[in-house]
Amino acid sequence: MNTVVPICSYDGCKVQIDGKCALGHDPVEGCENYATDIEPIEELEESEEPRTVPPVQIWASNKMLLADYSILSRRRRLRTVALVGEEKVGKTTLLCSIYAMFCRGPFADLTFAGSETLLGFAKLQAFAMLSSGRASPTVPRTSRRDPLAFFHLALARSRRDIVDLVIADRSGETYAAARTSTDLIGTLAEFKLADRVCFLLDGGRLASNDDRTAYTRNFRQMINALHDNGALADAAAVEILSTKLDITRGSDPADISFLNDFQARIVSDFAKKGLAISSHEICALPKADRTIGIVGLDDLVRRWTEPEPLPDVAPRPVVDAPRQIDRLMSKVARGA
Ligand SMILES: Nc1nc2c(ncn2[C@@H]2O[C@H](COP(=O)(O)OP(=O)(O)OP(=O)(O)O)[C@@H](O)[C@H]2O)c(=O)[nH]1
Ligand SMILES: [Mg+2]
Repeated sequence: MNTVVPICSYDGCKVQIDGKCALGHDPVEGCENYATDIEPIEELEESEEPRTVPPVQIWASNKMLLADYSILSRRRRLRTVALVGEEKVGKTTLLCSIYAMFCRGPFADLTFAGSETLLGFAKLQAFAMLSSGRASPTVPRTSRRDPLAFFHLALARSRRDIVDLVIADRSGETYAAARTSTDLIGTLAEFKLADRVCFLLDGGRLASNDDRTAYTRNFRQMINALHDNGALADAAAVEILSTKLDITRGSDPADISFLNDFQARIVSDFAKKGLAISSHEICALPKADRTIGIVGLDDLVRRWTEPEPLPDVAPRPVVDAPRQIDRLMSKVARGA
């Protein structure tokens, strides 16, 4: 409430009411009693009712769960990539390395424009920091008890052209279990959401003679199981990502050629089954040979974020239309 302070200190002057100086000054500012420098004092008034401000929801910024993904997908058009592979193949390391590339600056002609899962990324990265006390960088193991998690990156091609990339990660043990117990496949929500499914192939295990036979058999069996149970039906593209190139590069030439042949066979066999499949080599964390550096991530990010083809809006030919007018129009369109 504003308390009105008298504008003139002369007793009986009504200048405040009728604008006339009691001492006859004109203009009134000429009067020495006319106090122009008096400021109204604002009194703070306590509100009678408590203010009811709605609580502001603070986004935790942790990795997203399925419910968070659904909320985000209603706000933004998402590009979703599912990383699939057995334990320790390098799924979590790959998504962490992609984030790390954008921490350094623009990458693959894209600029980091935000993330809904910054804390989630930071928690993964903490294991790669010197301060973690570890002798070599790594990421935490994804436990089978951990639910499906999503990591988000908003990447800007230009000021108005932003791609919302979401990468799905879950434990390799779950995928290994789904390979043999195919009734589990229907519960893996990522396959219904993913535009692109990436099967990670452990180059390190393939290049070693020890468990190569069992590993390649299991890998093929996993893609077969998912394909036969319809999990890959919604994916526009399927990729085989051969990981840990720093290990495979140093292998025997015969081992390298085994790896290359296996990749080529997988691609040709599944392409025949109708999958849009391709294979690529990557190195997300060159621990065995640092001279190799990060390999394949630039192309990978470009593929995952490439502009979507425009929808086909050409009119469809009308065949045996029930209405006379439609039959007539189709004749006109054909130029008959
Ligand atoms: N040498 C080398 N090691 C790698 C590379 N990528 C990942 N690794 C290592 O492989 C191990 C497993 O990596 P993760 O990313 O945890 O594998 P994951 O597929 O997420 O495994 P789960 O969480 O068990 O499903 C870690 O010790 C990584 O440091 C790579 O490119 N080169
Ligand atoms: Mg993991």
